[in-house]
Amino acid sequence: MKKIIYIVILFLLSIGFGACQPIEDEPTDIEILTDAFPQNDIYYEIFVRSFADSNQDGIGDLNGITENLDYIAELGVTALWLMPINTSPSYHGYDVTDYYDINPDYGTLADFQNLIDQAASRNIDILIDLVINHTSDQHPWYVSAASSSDSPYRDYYVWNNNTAYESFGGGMKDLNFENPDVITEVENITDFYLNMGVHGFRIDAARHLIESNNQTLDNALLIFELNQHIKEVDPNSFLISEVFEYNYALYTDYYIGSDALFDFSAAYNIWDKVGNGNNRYQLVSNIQKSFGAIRDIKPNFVDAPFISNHDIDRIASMTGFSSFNSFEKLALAARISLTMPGSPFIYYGEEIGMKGERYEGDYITGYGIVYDEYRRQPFIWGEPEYQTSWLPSDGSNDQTVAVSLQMNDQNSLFTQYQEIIKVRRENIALMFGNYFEAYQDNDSNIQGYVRYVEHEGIKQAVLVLHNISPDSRMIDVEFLEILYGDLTIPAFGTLIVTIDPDRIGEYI
Ligand SMILES: [Ca+2]
Ligand SMILES: [Ca+2]
Repeated sequence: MKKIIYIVILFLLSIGFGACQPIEDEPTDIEILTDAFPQNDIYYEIFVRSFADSNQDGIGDLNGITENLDYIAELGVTALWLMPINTSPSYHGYDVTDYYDINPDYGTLADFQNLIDQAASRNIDILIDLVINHTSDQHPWYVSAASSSDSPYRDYYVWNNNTAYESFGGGMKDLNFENPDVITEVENITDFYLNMGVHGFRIDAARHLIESNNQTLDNALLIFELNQHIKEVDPNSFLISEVFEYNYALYTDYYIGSDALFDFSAAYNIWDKVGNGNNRYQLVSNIQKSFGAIRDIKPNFVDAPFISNHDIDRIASMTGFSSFNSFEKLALAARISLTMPGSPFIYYGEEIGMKGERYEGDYITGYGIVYDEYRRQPFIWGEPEYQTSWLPSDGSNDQTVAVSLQMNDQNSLFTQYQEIIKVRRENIALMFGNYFEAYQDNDSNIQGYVRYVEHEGIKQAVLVLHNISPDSRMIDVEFLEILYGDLTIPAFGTLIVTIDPDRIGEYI
């Protein structure tokens, strides 16, 4: 009897496997392209202290992120950039005292490993800040170096007489990248985190690593060397450099060694054209011009568009986005950056329209002197469970609707983000590659572009048209299928259609 049951089970299993096999064997176009373009993701930048508190001490932590991966998956992003997580005396963490340990406010290395593993099980990658231009003056290297000119760490820093150089001041001591031992230390740090399963690194303050007469090229080549090492450990890893400069001509050379650079030029153009309404007809041509300069240096570049980050006043607080049509303009700015090539970055809270501005050393009761803190405020959950409370409210987000309410509102900014992210992920022309050509009929009202990708015979082309004017516009264009929006584009709306990939020349 047992044997018969066993045979029947085997038979059923074989039918089951037989039926499943063709599906398992044939990956979808999206899966094939995901493998071919491992550096194309949609990132969510998290300031850990402000995101989600798992143990009710008011401070966001790594377990808080792990326990909210459902939220992150619901938004639809495919990767996280965690701002500094190492031990540090500051609230922001951009001055490290131990590159091999986690800030105790945020958890432990085991918590971090758990976050990496839990995120990986949902196909969410983790990128971390690599803060190597400087260490804290409390880092043991610096404590030793400052104690004696005979210290083995003396040459880890840049000395002028008896003073260690600081690019940024505040006791953040610049490391000496002329010293090969420092480069080895950095490589050991990257190895440590790649072995934990981290996908890549953001190089903080990339333009300051080496201060020299030939600074741009020296830094670009240093990053090239570092990236070569990282790629030997993990060929699919991702290295993005922060060169905080709005003029693309001043940062394109950093593509020599970096996989990606934050697109400060496009961010500026989006704020200026969509927010302020200046020279609207130049939006796409300006972006295309910058891509042309980058292509000369790196044809397979990965752009990193964004509309806000932790060093800038939040977009919802900018004049152009906080008066007329503010909701529509915020949603349009997001749709532009989320339909551009590369790996777009969303700054936590941006998806619910959070506000926040810099103070110049003002005193806040219950906290103290503040500068950038309110650009990095507690995320607004709308429920007490994970709410962080390390920073008292300054009132700037009194009108901001909590995420718990926005998630259940079809007309919320959160839903707008969710929808455009879904369209990007489901369409290979939007998600992969870096093709970007201006639509031929662009004017002061309609600004559009063609996105296209081709890989091993799989191809798709889409036309993205943004209405950056305050009036609705009717579009008359040949297309295959509407992916997003309507042929009558409302004020500050978007239309995305698929077009014949063999006829894109007729649109550009
Ligand atoms: Ca906590
Ligand atoms: Ca430096």
